[in-house]
Amino acid sequence: MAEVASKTTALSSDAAEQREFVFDKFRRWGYLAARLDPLGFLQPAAPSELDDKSPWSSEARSIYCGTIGADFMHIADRDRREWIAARMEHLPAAKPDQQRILERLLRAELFEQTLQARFVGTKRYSLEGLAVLIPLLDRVVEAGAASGAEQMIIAMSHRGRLNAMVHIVGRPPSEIFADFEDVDPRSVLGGGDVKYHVGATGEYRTASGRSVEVHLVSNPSHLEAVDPVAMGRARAKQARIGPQGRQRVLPVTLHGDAAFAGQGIWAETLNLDDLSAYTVGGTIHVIVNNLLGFTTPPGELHSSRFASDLAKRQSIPIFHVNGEDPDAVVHVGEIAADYRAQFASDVVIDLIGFRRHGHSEVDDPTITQPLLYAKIKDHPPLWQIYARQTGLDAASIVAQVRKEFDESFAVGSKATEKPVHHQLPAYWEPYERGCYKPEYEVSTGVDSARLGEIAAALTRYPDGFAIHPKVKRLLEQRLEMGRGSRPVDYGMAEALAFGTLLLEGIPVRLTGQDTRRGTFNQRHAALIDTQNEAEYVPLEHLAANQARCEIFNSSLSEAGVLGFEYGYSRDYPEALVAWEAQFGDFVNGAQVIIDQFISAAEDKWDLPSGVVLLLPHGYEGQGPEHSSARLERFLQLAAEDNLQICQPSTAAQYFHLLRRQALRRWRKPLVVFTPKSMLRRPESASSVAEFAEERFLNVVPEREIQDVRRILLCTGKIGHELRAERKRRGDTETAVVFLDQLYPFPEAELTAEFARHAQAREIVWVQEEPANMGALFYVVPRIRELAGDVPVRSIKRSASASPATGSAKAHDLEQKTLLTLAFTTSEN
Ligand SMILES: Cc1ncc(C[n+]2csc(CCOP(=O)(O)OP(=O)(O)O)c2C)c(N)n1
Repeated sequence: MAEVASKTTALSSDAAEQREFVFDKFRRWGYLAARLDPLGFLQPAAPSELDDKSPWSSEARSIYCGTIGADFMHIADRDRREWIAARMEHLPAAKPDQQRILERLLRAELFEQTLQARFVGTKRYSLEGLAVLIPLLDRVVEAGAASGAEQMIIAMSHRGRLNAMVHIVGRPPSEIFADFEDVDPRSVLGGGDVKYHVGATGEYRTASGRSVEVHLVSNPSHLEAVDPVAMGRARAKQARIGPQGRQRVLPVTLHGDAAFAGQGIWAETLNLDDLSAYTVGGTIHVIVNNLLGFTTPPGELHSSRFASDLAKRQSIPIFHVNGEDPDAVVHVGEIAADYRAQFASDVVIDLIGFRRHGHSEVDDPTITQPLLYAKIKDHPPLWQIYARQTGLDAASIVAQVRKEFDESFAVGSKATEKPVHHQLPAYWEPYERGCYKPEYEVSTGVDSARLGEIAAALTRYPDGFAIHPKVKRLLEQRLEMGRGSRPVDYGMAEALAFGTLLLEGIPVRLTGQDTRRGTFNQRHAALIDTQNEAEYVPLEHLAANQARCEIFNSSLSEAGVLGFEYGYSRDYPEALVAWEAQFGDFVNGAQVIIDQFISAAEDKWDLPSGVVLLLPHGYEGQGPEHSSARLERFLQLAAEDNLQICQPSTAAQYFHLLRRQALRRWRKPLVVFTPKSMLRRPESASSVAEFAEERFLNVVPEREIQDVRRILLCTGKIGHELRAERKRRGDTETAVVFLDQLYPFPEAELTAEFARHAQAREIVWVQEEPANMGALFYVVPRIRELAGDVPVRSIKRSASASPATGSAKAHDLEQKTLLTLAFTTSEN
């Protein structure tokens, strides 16, 4: 900090040292003694370190214990600490534009009051008590734009959302009033969303005349779930731009204090901030801190002094600021935006105020916080306090703004159609959403000569690269696979799918835990030099004009990382964007992203995505937690062609499926149940000729057996086991048919396959999963519809509370019984 002091005044070295000593204590502990709560319930602490009577202390105290509490001395990098100290210790060069601040405060409050007056008893999650958020964001956009931001991504929950839609996103207030009228219910029967969740896009004009495109991300009720989605969207938007992307796209997330402290998905997301696979060059986080969560006070919400303390694990600054000092709030907004621009770092602003009404406007807060709300009742709106403090005339603006809102209300109340607040970016134009149509099909085959060339590139590495002997052997085998002298396995099929797509100009992004090597040692996307651990990724070196390939290990997160990739897919429809679970079981850690976004976003918000989930699945005796990716849950979510749920039975099928996802113009999330033990089994390997075939088969027909008496229908690994059992028994009348696509249900293909075996006397659905899991509940009624008079029954494990046994031997016994039963006809 010596530099700061020497810049401030020319002091003798003793005096400078003494000043530094005192200032250092205040830089470190001052925020604890700052006056941060406008209503005075959060009392300043008085750390004994600050009992300093030296002449420097009053100067330091006024800076660090006023209405801004700068919490930054945990930052490891000295340059950053010095930068913050310098900004705190020097007044801004220009006075804040108080007229602009007043007008924004006033607009924010009057908007809420208009809603209150016009729609009594309707929830709106008012911003009153923290209306200063609007001038704060105004300053953040202004400073961000001055550093090059052209787009802003905002994630926020319910509190003040309608206000931000009008005052930051720039939607006309008449649209929000029309939302309250809830016109045209027939247009959203069974779909749509409530008004304080929908997203919005617009344009913000800064004071200096710059234009910033603003995207408010659609948000479910599940607090903080939107955060990783917004980060993924920001990263995709930045990637589209290239090296300038981080300056040009500014991410901002707004949080409630209770949610910031309590929600795990937020902790997962914050951890992504400085990882190269996920960074967005810094995000500005604002805690819209009303010191309450619904009815719960801070002491029952977090074990830390501040709701923001989670952020202290990272080397990022936290600025607590008293929401009733608008000049200080705006100053902090500017510091935050500049800090992000300077250091590509996250920044947290803990904006402390209060909540004027109940949690929503239909709650009575005097029941749970009588003293607080007695005080709030007598507390004037901030614009009145600020007008008095600054001597500015508010009366004329009040009249003008009221008139504007009244006029907008008149327009909004006459609306006959439901307003749409967002517009999809132009890069979505070539793509289709809605229900599947056969015309979307394309050929996904690649001829063997081309595959051979790609295989050669995939197995090359630089001269002098010290390759691990096991990997060397693998690459030699892969080269043989590409040449057609060895069947192609799943690992190679995937590499070929990625390689062909990259050469066709389609970017590929795949992340997950240990994904670069592959949990089952199957991928080896990055080769590691045994001498120096240098990495070489063959998929990045296919050709000079290939598309970008990103295959990354993720942090140990499911919800955060899947949310991120879903968000990425939302702004990169041209790319194949995939997330891989380590074992499929872990996907339930991301359930909120699946339920609230992947499955429902198109129905709720008309927002498409082509994200891919790779979920290792299959019963191999590895216990209750390494067997099932919960196929049944995805099937239960399936409706209105919202998902594709597939389990490719061979390497070539996997290849065609991945390519189909990227090459069809239909964008729809794809859930792939991927193999574990089958990764290297010869039964699931494919010849190169199968890669040249036209396309992915939703139903893999029986090709070996002609005179079929029984059809065993199944999906995944069990089908290969059934075929092996058939061979062992010398059975010549049982067909084994694979359902490689479960949803949308391939009715036409299955009907055709049943018709080919018209003499079959029974159809049996066989699954490894217990009776209450797997595809049984979904498939059997559908097969019955198609089977005509042919009886349909099922073979499965007994219903069970946990997916699988913990004993490998018990598993073997169960599996054997399953196979035996499958070959026991109902006639025996
Ligand atoms: C994951 C989740 N759990 C519970 C809720 C129900 N809920 C809605 S708002 C709220 C309190 C939020 O408090 P805070 O984060 O401080 O935001 P505020 O409403 O005070 O702005 C709760 C518990 C929810 N929406 N999401």
